[in-house]
Amino acid sequence: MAQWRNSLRMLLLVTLIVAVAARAAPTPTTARSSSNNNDDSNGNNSGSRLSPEAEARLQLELDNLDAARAQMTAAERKLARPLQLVVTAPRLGELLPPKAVERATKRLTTLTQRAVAQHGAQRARRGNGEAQTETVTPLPEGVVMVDVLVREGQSASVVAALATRPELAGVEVDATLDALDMVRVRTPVAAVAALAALDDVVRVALPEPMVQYSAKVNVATSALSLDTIRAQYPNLTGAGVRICLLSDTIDGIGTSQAAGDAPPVIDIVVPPGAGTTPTGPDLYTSMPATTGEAVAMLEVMYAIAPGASYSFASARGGQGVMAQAVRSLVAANCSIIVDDVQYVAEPVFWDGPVAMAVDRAVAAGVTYITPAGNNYNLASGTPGAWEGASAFETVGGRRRLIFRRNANNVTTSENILTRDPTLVTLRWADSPTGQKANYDLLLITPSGQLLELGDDDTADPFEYVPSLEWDDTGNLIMVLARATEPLRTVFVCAHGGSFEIGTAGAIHGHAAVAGAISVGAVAQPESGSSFGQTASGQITMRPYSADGRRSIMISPYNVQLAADLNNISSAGVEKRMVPALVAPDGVQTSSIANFVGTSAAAAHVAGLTALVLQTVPGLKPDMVKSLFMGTAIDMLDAGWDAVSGSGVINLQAVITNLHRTLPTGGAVSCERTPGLTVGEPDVWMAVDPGCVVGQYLDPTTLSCVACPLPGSTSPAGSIGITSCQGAARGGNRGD
Ligand SMILES: [Ca+2]
Ligand SMILES: [Ca+2]
Repeated sequence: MAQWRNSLRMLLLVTLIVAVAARAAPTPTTARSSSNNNDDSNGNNSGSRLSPEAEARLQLELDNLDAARAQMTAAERKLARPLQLVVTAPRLGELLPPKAVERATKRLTTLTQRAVAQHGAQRARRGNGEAQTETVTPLPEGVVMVDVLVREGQSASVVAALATRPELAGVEVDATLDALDMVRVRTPVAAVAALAALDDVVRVALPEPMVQYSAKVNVATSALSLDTIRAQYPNLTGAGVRICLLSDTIDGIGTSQAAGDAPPVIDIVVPPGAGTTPTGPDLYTSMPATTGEAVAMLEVMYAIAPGASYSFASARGGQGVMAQAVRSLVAANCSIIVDDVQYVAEPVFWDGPVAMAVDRAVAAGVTYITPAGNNYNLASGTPGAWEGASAFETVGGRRRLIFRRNANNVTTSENILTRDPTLVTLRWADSPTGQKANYDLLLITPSGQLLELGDDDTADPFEYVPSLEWDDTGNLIMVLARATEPLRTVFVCAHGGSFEIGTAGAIHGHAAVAGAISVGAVAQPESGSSFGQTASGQITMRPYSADGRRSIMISPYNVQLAADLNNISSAGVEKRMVPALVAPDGVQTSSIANFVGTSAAAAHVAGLTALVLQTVPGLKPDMVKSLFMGTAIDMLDAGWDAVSGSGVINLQAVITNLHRTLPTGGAVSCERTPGLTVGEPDVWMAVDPGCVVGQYLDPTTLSCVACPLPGSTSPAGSIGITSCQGAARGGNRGD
């Protein structure tokens, strides 16, 4: 339990810094040797598991690619993959990796058609009679949505150019995000190079990918049961509490509402700069259209907290828009914010714009609940992440990251995908002020063919390769370092997939914010149990539930925290104890027949939080978290562990603790569980909403703190509180 302390550290009030990725102009690369041979003495004995033939093929494709780069124009260099491959293929085709060009072409031309098709299929699958109407016109074939990053303050000049230059006919502005120096446009692929040629354009990229945390597996279902609690506390409905969902789209909510499965009223909050209306297929990203997950989230929460108020905002549009959406929801008086999405480009070793917005929301008193993510865990045997110090070996003149050394000291410089991911991301802990590293990410076949390239030269220490329409199980990833860069800690994640060689620590981005409640997933027992009332022996950890801890090496103010940026164990590294806890998934909703994944788990916790905040209005987020963690049913290793956190949320214990009969007549007292140390969870608090002032034990200081209960009144008999003055002390674990 002592490991737990840091997670309850008082949040710093921080000023939001919108960190815009990829702002620096790309610099041309130097062509390397055009030798097609392994020109390194390490050669095929390096520990790469590629055959000599595959190795030769890879070297040839990489050498040719370098030669192609040398021939690209300045405008073409501003294009991100796969735009660059498609645009330059007619001229440089013989030098470009054929499989990569094929995949890029297919990706750009089928993007929205596929999204629309899946959208329709999803609706048909629901089988609930809903008319299959589309509210958004899909992009025509050959037209893509792109993010145009512009020189600071030059959005207007770029928009003006679009209207006047004949070579940019057909390019339409979707949104102008001045704060991000970005213009989002729909453009024919044929006009992309002309767009990049504008002086004020820094870079043209596809919008950053977003993932949702519904899992790809099917499991048995069991119904959500709250009968015991309902019978005991019939008025405990979440009344007076506003739950706000941040997701992709609530398209299709009408059917659920008509059936009484979703909240009848949902306030839509539209953040400034959101661009295209958040309904229908997602034109921003190459991700599928709605999966119905947002509706399923609302159904789960509504089943638990039918008396709560509900708001929704779309997180579509990029990290900057999502961060703004969080701020907009805070301004809309949300008591609880829960999301089910993550931008895969969110920083790993420091807090990015979304994480900082979450941090500020928590500081403002909002309980923020976020899925741990479905990126698998090491304990399951199918790790979805590899994190560690970088060490490189040189093969063919190029430096390759070593994933491990086996007992015979043979290096392994490629990592096999053992489960198909949505995409693979690479991040590294670059120095905020000093020398920058430049690493690249490759997806290759076992025969050495290049499939996808993440080889930007931008300032953002991030690369990704998609696996959107292909099964990349069995293919390999490889990380290369350009020339003589410094060594930095590397994080590679197979989103929704897994690696042969992996580590713990898949939780990242805003799912690792210290003050948020990061929720993993366990399988719900199939029958005879309500969630949170099961004995630990019946609970099974989901293999896809992402694990901690998260190492933070750089502050949001660009201060290096880690003594050594290539060592996550070095002095100054902040270790975040995520996940906080786990909750069941695998529930029946009308939107998704079997709703599994850490999103479903987070929805349970969000609904339960509404019941807590109805009971104790104004309860601080750290105390909500403390209450949940302190009453959780321990599982796996004793105490907090990096897979299940503090254990399974215990609905009965949480509610019981909140409704303990209070002593009457005495002064409010405040004491702590003997032996408790600072930061450890306890569930000690005054719980009477009729009291003007209650008290609780602040776990960060172990001091008694006045509980703010502004203007609260206690309707007679409403939720079982029997006295006013006094304080209830819930037991610690296993109460
Ligand atoms: Ca790079
Ligand atoms: Ca445990």
